[in-house]
Amino acid sequence: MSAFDESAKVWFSGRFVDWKDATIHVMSHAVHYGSTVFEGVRCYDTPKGSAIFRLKEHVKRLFNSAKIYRMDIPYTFQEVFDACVETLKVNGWPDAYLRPLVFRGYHSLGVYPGDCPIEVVIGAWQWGKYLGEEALAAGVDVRVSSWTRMAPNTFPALAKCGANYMNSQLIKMEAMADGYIEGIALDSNGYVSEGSGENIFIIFDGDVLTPPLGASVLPGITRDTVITMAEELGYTVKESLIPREMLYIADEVFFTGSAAEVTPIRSIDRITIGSGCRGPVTEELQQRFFAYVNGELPDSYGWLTYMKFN
Ligand code: PPE
Repeated sequence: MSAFDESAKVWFSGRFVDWKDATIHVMSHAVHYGSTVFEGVRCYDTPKGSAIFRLKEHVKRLFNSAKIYRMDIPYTFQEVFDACVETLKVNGWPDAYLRPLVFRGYHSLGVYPGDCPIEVVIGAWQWGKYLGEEALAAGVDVRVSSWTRMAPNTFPALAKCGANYMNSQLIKMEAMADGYIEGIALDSNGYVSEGSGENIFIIFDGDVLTPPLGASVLPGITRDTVITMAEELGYTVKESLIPREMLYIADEVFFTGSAAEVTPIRSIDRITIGSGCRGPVTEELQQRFFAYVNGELPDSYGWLTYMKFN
């Protein structure tokens, strides 16, 4: 059985279609060459109603990804933003994961995209905890991947493009095959980069460290949220190159992502991190993260888009 709610509606290039009708031709450009850029956004069921977390920043990154790949999105920022909100409204779940996707469609084949149209779709589903139900409290066991993240000037890491996720799949499948839940990839210089679908942070000597954008990482919106929150809490935050072995001797390590939220890592390559459970700084940041997404803290940055269902 599909994990999707197949009675849902999908926004497909300007109109809502039934889930089963949200299909494309197998000869579409994206199917052959991976020509897609996308986003992943969570909507939370808060005491004040459903709220989408940092939708503005996600739509902005979608347009940035498209720009890098010379994809001219045939809608304005506001149209895509509104379509995201509408997609959640028509489907009516109190919480959901939203997947806006821009792709080169059906016209002709050949690497040069030529006249293939740029299509935009927005789907949604209810997605539970990304790395397992226990992960947020207990932490996860991961390995350093034997696969390297894409080198600079090959696949642009700042673009969230579908093709990057072929590399992510190698990282994830290898980790799972070896009994881990996730892999941490190094960059082409051997420094820590990111997980297959998450940014990474370490707590080292009381400071909060994360790899810089030059280490082949996605400019994560949760990464930015955690940096902001850590500074609010008075921590020194450093975007710094992280040698692999620093992971093993860090006090705490955790993943961040829209899907993964703030997930503690309790072991890497079977080496226990810190005390082998969620560390105090991770817990503090995790609690603050959930307080923000649930609207329990004042929304001083305008991160929440509240939804009113009719
Ligand atoms: N790095 C990668 C490679 C990545 O895919 C994500 C998000 C992040 C970092 C964190 O970015 P942000 O969500 O803006 O904090 N991965 C998305 C897709 C995961 C999937 O399996 O699909 C997500 O978390 O939604």
